[in-house]
Amino acid sequence: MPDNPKGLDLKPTHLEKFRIIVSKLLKPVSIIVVQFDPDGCASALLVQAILETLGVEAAVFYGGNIDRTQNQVIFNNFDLKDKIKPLTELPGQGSIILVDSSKIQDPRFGVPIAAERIDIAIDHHQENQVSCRTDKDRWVWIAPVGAATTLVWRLWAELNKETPVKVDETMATMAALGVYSDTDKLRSSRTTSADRQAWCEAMEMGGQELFEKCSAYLLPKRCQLLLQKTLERSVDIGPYRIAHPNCLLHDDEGGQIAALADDIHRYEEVSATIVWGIVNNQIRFSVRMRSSESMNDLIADLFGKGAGGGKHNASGGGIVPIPASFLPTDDLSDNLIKYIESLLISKLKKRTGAPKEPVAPAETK
Ligand SMILES: [Mn+2]
Repeated sequence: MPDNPKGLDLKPTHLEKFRIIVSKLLKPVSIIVVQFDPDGCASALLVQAILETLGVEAAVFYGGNIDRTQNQVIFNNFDLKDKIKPLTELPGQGSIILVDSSKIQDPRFGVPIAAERIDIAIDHHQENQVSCRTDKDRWVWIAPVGAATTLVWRLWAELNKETPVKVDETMATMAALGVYSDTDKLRSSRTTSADRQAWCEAMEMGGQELFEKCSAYLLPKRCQLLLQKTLERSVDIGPYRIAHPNCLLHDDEGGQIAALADDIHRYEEVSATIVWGIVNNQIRFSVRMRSSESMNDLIADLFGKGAGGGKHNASGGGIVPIPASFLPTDDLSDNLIKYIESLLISKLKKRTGAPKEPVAPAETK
C-alpha cells in the first residue's frame, strides 16, 4: 500500500491509495466533524461530495453545540438540518472519516469510538497526529495549512483532474467560508498560499451574495448587552485579563463566551484573556493568547486538568460541569458567580506572584 501524503505534496500514488481505501470502506460510512464550525462543516460536506463521485454514500455527523452566531448563520442559510446530524446519532458500526480533527481518542466524541473504525483523517492540526503505529491501513493527510477545507479542496481538484466534476455553487460558497473563517479572514499568520488559492477558486464557483450574507452578518441585540456586562466585569491581573457576563446565560448562548473572548482580547497590554460564564449546568470558558505560555497549563491551573485545551496555542476553551444538586437557583446565582470570580482571580494572582488578598472560601485541591 502506498504512503500517505506528507505536507502539501499530493502525488498520484496518494490518490491511488485514497481510491483503494474508499473502495474498502464499510457501510454505513460516517463523516465526523467533532466541533461544528464553518471549516469542519465545509470539509465534511466536501468529503461527502467526493465520496459520491466515487460511488460511496456517507452521512455527516457533528459534535459540539451550534451556539455561536456565525455557526447558526451557516446552519440556517445552508439548510443543514437535514444534511448533518448530531454525533449522538452516529451508527455503532461502519467506517469513520475524521475531518478537521485527527485524534483517534477524542473526548469530544462523547462515546469512545473503536480506533479500527477510523479509515480516513484529513486535518490541519499538527498537534493531533493520528498514531500510525497500527497495522490498520488508513489514509491520513495532516498538513500545516490555515483550514482543513483547503486540503479537501485540493483533494477534490486532484481527483477530478482528468474528468473535471464541477463543485456546485452552494458547496463552493461553503468551502470559501470554511477557509475564510479558519484563517481569520485570510489574515492569520497560519494562512498559506494553498489557502489563498483554495479561497479564490471556491469563490470563482461560489455565490458572492450568499458569501456576504454568511460572513458579514449582524449580531443579535442580546450580544451587545452581554458585551457591555462582560466589559464591566473585566479585571486585569498582570498579563491576564479575566471577565464574565455576570449573569446566567441562556441554554443556547454558550457560544457567546468565545465571541466575547475574541472581542475583549483585541486590546493592548494583555497577553491572555479568559472569559467564562455559566450555561445550563456548566461553567464554559474561552481562552485567547498571544504569548509563548502554555495554554494547556493555564487551563489546567484555573479550571482543572482535562477541563479543556487549546488549538495552535492561540485560542482554546473548555467546560467544567456543575453537579445537578449544586446548580444555583435564580436568587443564588449571584453568589456562585461571585465565588467563581474570586476563586479565578486569586488563582491568577498566585500565577503572577501578586500579593495574596483574602478570598472567602478556601481553594480545594
Ligand atoms: Mn479547522
